[in-house]
Amino acid sequence: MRFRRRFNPDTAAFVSSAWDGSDQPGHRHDLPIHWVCRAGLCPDRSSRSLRIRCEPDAAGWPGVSCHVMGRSVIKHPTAFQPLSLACLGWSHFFEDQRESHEADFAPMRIAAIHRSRLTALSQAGTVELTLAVHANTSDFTVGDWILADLRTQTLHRRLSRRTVMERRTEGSRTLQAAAANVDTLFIVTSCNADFNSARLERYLALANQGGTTPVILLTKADTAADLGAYQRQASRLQRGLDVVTVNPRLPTAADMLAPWCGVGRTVALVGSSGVGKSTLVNTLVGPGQAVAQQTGGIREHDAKGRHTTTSRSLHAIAGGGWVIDTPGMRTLHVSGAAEGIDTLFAEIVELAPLCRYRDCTHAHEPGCAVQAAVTGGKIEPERLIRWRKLLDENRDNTPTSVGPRGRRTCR
Ligand SMILES: Nc1nc2c(ncn2[C@@H]2O[C@H](COP(=O)(O)OP(=O)(O)OP(=O)(O)O)[C@@H](O)[C@H]2O)c(=O)[nH]1
Ligand SMILES: [Mg+2]
Ligand SMILES: [Zn+2]
Repeated sequence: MRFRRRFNPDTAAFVSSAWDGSDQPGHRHDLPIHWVCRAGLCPDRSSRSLRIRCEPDAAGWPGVSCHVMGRSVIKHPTAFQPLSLACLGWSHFFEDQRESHEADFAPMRIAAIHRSRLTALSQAGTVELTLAVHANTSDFTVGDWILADLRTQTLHRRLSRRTVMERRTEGSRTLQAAAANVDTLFIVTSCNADFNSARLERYLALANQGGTTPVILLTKADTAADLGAYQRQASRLQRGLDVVTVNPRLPTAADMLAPWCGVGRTVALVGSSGVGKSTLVNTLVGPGQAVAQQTGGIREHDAKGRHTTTSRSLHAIAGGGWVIDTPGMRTLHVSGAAEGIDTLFAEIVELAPLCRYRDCTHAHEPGCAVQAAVTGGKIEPERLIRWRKLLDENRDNTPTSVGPRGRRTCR
């Protein structure tokens, strides 16, 4: 009897199974569960053994179904492929960080964070890493690349992030990383009372600052009286911004978002509670997943969600690539995001050099190009107010350090 491991890209799961090489339809093996579903996808993990049945699927590949006590609990789809690091999102950026003495450590990507444990995806399947007593899980976020010892299942170190979506939470002095190494940040908002330009601009500033490409996803268009108004408002938030209207409950949503997804790419979903992030994750992952993300309704009178999702997690997209689900954010303060704010308000920032005075505050000075643009209807007065507010908040929240000649500088 040989042990064979196969990777299922749809569920990001490895299935280890005893195999006698026959792969004949109807062939059965009784195995300890430990060897069968390493990813823990089978809901009944307490069961002592599973029965594996080889069943060719429509394409003629032998498949694996996990049966507990004769009941089929999951049918692992059979498009098995070895999981390459590139498929997981690995690139030169991370490879270049590996020192020569670290060759024995395996690169892994964090899929979920628990109290003192990390769930990571590696070429060898899903790995549970227990953190050292002094280690702090807040040093990690979903999407992070780490190096770990596969044999002892212990962490070696986290690699520097290529991109990161970081925010300051209420009352906290430190930044919290919501997702790392994300290519595209889908900022999700519903076409109802949730839509708020000022909050969307905060997400955009943080996405720009963290190096991810933001895209606005408008959900619940089916409940909106004037969808066009939401679309126009959203696309005015930042120059060149893509705005996509999707219904997260329909499979067509996956096709609409395909331009940003694909093998090796990572997208993350952020936005208020109840806008349909987890519903969209379930659609992107497709029916192959064993445990769907839980979703919840919203309060009718103010469209507020119930904070159904409580932790971040990484999921394999059926068509390739990865999606990070995040809990709905209650507060979103900007900090250390000066460049991100400049990108967001480029049309205002670009006018500043045309003002008569170099230190123009664009409030009341004569010869102010920004005020002229407001008067001429090119810039909305509310947008100028929001820009100022965001700049002030960023300045207040950003730690200052004393630079050369005692000058205080902002990060
Ligand atoms: N009418 C309508 N309902 C939708 C749409 N998208 C999602 N929903 C519903 O909105 C509710 C909330 O969806 P979730 O996916 O749980 O929202 P979430 O953003 O994950 O919320 P949290 O986990 O609380 O942050 C669910 O009942 C969905 O079925 C849509 O386009 N139209
Ligand atoms: Mg959710
Ligand atoms: Zn000015």
